[in-house]
Amino acid sequence: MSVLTIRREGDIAIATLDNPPVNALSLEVRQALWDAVEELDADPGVRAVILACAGRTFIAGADVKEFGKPPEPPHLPDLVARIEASETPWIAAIHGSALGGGLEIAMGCRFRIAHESAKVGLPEVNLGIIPGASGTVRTPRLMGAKAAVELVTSGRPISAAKAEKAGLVDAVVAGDLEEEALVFARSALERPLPPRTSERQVEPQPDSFWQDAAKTASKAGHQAPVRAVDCLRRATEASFDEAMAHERETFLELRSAPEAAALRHVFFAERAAPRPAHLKGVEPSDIASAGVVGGGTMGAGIATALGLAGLPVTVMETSDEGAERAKTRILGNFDGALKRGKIDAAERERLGDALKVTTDVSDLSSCDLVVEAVFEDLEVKRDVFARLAAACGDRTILATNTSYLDPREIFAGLEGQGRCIGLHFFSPAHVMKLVEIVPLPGTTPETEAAAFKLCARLGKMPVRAGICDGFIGNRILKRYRAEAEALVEQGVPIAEVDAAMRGFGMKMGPFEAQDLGGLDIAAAQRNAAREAGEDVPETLGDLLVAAGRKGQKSRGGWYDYAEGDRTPQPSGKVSELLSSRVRGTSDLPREDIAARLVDAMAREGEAILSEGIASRSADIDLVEIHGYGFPRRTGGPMHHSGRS
Ligand code: 3H9
Repeated sequence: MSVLTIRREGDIAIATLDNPPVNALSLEVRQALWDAVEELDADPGVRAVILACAGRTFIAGADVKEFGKPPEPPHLPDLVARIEASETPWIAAIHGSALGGGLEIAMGCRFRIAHESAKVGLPEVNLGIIPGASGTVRTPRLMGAKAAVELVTSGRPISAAKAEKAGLVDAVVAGDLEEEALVFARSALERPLPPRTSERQVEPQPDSFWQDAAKTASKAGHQAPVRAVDCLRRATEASFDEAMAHERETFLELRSAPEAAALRHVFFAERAAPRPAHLKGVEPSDIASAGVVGGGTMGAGIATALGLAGLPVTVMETSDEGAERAKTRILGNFDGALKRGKIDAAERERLGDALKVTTDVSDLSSCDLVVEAVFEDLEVKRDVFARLAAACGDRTILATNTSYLDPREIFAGLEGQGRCIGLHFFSPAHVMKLVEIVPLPGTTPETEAAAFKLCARLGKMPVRAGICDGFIGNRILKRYRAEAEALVEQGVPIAEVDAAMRGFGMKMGPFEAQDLGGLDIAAAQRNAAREAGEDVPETLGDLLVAAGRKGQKSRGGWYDYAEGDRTPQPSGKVSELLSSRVRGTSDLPREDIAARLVDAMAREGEAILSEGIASRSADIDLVEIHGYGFPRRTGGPMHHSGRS
């Protein structure tokens, strides 16, 4: 079956593209569109062409799967130009999303109409590239330089209404898009045609505008947004053809750069992780209400995430005071969401009214899901689940948020293991995207599928993890910290290690991050393991904690902190405490320090993969990117070190 079908409604042709799942502009689609333009242009019986799409969306862009291969004609910029040059006006009828090359095709059309639920955007920078088929050249001509800079450099799609206001689309319609497009076409044909997009004038901007735009774009931490600003400037200062040539050259250069390959890797990894193959066709258990046990920072964060996703939430604490504190925390989180524009005042009020806190386990009895987020103590957790199992129906999914304990031990002996699962959120849980989903041997596919579905509802990135100490993320973190300590023992200054990782793209180095989170938690875990008879060598961190240095909260950890100041200062006291373990001095270059640390993470990742704890190396990359601030532009430790 052809990817493009054409039918007539009197003197108007409707060309419908059908290339599931998202009508991406594969070679076949480009060729079919090219042939259609030629055919319809030559047909005197056709006065206008409506370009529509079948399925869930208009064209979502170039086919990203083709990006690893040499480009083949007809090239997209030529196709957009051919549509624009057509004697017969084309009208793009947009539903779903018109993204990247899809929007570029629409901008080549003489008119664009969009369904009110549609979105349009140029997300290319998210893939490490810039729009390569006139996106940087035609957008300023339609919406002005300022709005074009925002659209192209942010990569964020905008609503149909906003696009209409900005001049990017000509009309927004409700109801049946094709019928509305026919009405629009007939009325458009009664008036003189507007100029083609490439014929429109664009107002130049002062130097300062472009300098500010480049400065803002550079904050993204990778080169595509900055290069996009350069192309947009060219589009407003040079001729259309010169600007097109510059855009094409920049696009091709970026497309073959390692950064784009890494971001493409992340793009496909993010689409594969939420849909594991072994759960295909499994009907997830329903989750329409949720409970959280424990209203500390983690439990409150989880409750916030559940509430923001529209689920009625009940939070259980051990005392009335604890329950009130939990409520205050969660309401504070909702206030934060209101301040950041994530919810409006009415929704904030509704969330506040809907939130329930309790000290009575029977209030959780009708929940479809209960997440436990109490202290990391096996007996405490086992007791919570024993009480939950007695109070809740046997269909309630019971989830533990443990980060280090073995879920098999937590749930051992409990009736109905099929509904038990690990859901490892990352703090703050209403902000961090990662959730490790940890099934037990007896977890049913329906429970596991429900966990994935829940993550989709919460806007989280789910990654399936097997059971081991620290699952995927914290196991790699442990290895990373151990390697950082090994560098210090070798004589690399603590501040150099941190600077190296910041230079690599992490927000903080390993030691600064520990000072922020506190050194005592990991030290307590190591002590507990020692008490349980495990052979855990004394770390440098243990020496600091033994000396009362727990991090920022004790005004000293790996660094010193002045009163009321979070700036890390190298510490003479730390040098003294660690002197017996540090051998000599090292001036290892920062790139080598970073390479060694990333390699250690990737080697641990390899072990995790070989043990089946992670299903795919790309999942490990997602864990690091979404849970630990690993720079996205590198593709994650596995991709970066050539292990994916
Ligand atoms: C571009 O256009 C460059 C041009 O400027 C210049 C060229 C010269 N290609 O996200 P979903 C697949 S760059 C190939 O789960 P949703 C995806 O992998 C492009 N495949 O669906 C998945 O496959 P599978 C700029 C693509 O409904 C399936 O479609 N465009 C592409 O949640 C469903 O995806 C973008 O960056 C693609 N372009 O969301 C748009 N897009 O089923 C990226 C998706 O085998 N796409 N797939 O796992 C999106 O943002 C979302 O897919 C969309 C639908 C919002 C459209």
